[in-house]
Amino acid sequence: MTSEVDRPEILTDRQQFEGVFKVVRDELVANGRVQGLPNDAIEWFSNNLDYNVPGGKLNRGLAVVETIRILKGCELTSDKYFQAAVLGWCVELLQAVFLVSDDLMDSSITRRGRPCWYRNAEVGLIAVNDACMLEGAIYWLLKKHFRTEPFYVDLLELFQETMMQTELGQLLDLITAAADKVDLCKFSLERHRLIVLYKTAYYSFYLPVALAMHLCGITHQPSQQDPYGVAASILLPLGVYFQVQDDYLDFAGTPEQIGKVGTDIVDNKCSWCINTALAVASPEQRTVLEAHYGRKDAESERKVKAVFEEVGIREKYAAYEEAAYERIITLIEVIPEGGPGEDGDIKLQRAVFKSFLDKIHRRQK
Ligand code: DMA
Ligand code: MG
Ligand code: MG
Ligand code: MG
Repeated sequence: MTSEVDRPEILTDRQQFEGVFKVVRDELVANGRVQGLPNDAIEWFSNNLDYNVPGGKLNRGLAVVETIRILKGCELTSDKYFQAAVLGWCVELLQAVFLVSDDLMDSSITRRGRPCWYRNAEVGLIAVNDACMLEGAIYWLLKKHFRTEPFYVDLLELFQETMMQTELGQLLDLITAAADKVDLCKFSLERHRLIVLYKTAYYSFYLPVALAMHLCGITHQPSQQDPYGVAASILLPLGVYFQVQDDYLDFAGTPEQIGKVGTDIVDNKCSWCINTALAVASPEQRTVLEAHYGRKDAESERKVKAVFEEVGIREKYAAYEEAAYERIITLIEVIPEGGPGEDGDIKLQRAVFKSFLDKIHRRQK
């Protein structure tokens, strides 16, 4: 029997993409050796990469490759594929930076079906530095693989700006959820929209597509509508929808399904569920929410969940999902259809956004 290594044509997109992780991981670890790091430090960094970077759904990383395929309208040469996949892994590295620190700040228990990185006995607060090292790895890879490209500075700026936007979102998320003082009056769906726009939409949706656009040489011509602005006009609402799903699954998903234990209720988070419940709660239900939301005990969490069920969160979520889907379809239909450029230029196409929307619509994990 022939092994998969001998027959690369049967690899799935995911397996092919994972193959590139091994390459970039080895490059990063080899650089540690060149820098003269002792073995224990090299081993730590290597474990940090292996534990935190692969192993997720890989939606964001694969989206870079997928978007480039759609934009180009053909299979990629092996050099282009490699570049696309390196950028995809840079997005997954960024995701790892945020998840390692997010789990620490949210006091989460599990991630991707295993203990969160910081909860490993020997890690603890070293996780803070590990998150910073994952960020350093992004810029090291960008320099190694894109230093001579005309769009190198665009890539650097995009990562830096996205980092800042996400950090702002995390700040908003955390200061709206003070652990010691529960005050539901601080919450609103408008505040929620701002939090999720910044903490999720930019890095999860706009970033992968904007990277793909840079790799395809798409630029803003002064005489035309800015294609990056057009992309953002669809991808940011899509990202908000995605985070509403994350908030809902934190309440309704099982750990087996979502790979993590929901902590939003005990963490006093300004999530879609609490805001939606507050909007329709009776005075009695509001009193229960005020007494039990954000309290670190299982009984309080159970009482909050019972109110969520009473106000019909599940039906409200189903209605939200269908409305969001219709609204985003309409947004996609009003943007100019690029199609394969007559002049050989690559143009933005509606299929890019449709593909994203179909991947997340009604997701269960
Ligand atoms: C998601 O916040 C945003 C970032 C930047 C990780 P979250 O705490 O809701 O994420 P999760 O539910 O995965 O912990
Ligand atoms: Mg979290
Ligand atoms: Mg969080
Ligand atoms: Mg969440």
